[in-house]
Amino acid sequence: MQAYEANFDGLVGPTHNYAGLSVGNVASLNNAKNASSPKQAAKQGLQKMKALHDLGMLQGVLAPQERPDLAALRRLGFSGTDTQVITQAAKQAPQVYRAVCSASSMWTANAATVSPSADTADGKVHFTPANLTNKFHRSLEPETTGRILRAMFNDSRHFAHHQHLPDNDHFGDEGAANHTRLCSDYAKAGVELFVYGRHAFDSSKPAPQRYPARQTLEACQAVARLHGLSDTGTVYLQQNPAVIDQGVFHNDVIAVGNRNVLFYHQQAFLDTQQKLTEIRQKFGETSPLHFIEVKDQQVSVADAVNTYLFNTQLINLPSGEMVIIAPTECQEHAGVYRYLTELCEQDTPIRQVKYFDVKQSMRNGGGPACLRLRVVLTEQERQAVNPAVLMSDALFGRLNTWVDKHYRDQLNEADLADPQLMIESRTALDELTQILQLGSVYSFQR
Ligand code: SUG
Repeated sequence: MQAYEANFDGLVGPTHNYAGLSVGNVASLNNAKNASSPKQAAKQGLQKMKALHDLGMLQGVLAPQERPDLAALRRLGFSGTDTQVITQAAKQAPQVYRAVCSASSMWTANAATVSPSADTADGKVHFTPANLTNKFHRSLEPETTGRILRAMFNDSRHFAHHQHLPDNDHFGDEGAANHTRLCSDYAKAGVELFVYGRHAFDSSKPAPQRYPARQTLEACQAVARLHGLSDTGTVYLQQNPAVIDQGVFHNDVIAVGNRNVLFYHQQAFLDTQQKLTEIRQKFGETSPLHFIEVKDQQVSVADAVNTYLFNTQLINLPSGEMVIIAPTECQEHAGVYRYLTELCEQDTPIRQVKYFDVKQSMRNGGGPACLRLRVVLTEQERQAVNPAVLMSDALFGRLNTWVDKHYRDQLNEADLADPQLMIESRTALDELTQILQLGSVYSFQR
């Protein structure tokens, strides 16, 4: 049986802006209040999706969320007409208002954790939306994420959907950004790596001091239980608290895995040697396993955070060749560019690097890997996916026209309080749910 790894990229929403909402995420704070371009951001994302589709990859689109989130504002006590709610909130609670305008659902690596059917007890693909409790603006996402995922993977013979974990920091869960999977072949059972930043119920254990650890061990264990994963198919690793304090707010800023390759920075984890031994034992000997460790002298943690060297996608082309999808920031940094060029000449499965301009997203701390949710699918499962969300030449053309019609070229902080932006956004999303055949997934449609 054949299986593919599909990437479902977040389509950037019409309110994409820089509000400095993410403490611990260096780019988000550095670019706070700069002007953004929602149109350019959406088009950069679409270009990456189309390029992967053209390379022969299975590529899908994950719809953005409704912003400003009027339902959240009403829940927080703002009332009256929609325009009154917006105007009052923007005036009386500007920080809250900026948070409910964030287009952060574009980073679909944080949408959910997904386990392929080869790993799960019931042989289904399992999805658990991430609760994203650590940041208020992101905690608004999981309900709608769950609805969108159900509309995309809508066949209970193949797909199992769970509710997000309890909305509490003890179970802080950031989804696939802290999860990766190694396997000899996508169709075979693999080893799922869950990476956490702290222990929720044991304060004697190491934890970062300066910036928050967004994911707990207990959340990882709960997701693994829900998905019916075996002990022999899971490994839990603690992120090195020192790198969280240097701006590594998700593990995918410092490590990425695919098939038989784990690409990571020397400082990424605690107890690295012991954990690598456990991974090697659980992986077995069916194919060679490559640990590509980047040393401090090769690339510092600071350079990794600035260029997003590890927030790259490692993909296997249909030819079997492994390629790195990197942001242009890696190309523009002499040391990182040299590292990547030399890497392709070494004895690892990685043969090529392709660079993509996703700068609009990068300025909020979202690289190529943040923008995608990976879903491994067998041929039968692929056929059960809602076909309207799969990238094609026609869908690419249609979505570009849709962006041109509805998106602004530029957005400043003051523009967020314009009630017209809400109307534009709803009009755009209403049309999008028809293009992607999602049904009524947004509050304003229900
Ligand atoms: O959660 N940035 C996102 C970036 C998420 C990146 N995802 C992964 N690494 N997988 C975050 O910090 C910034 C929004 C703002 O400041 O306007 C933001 O939410």
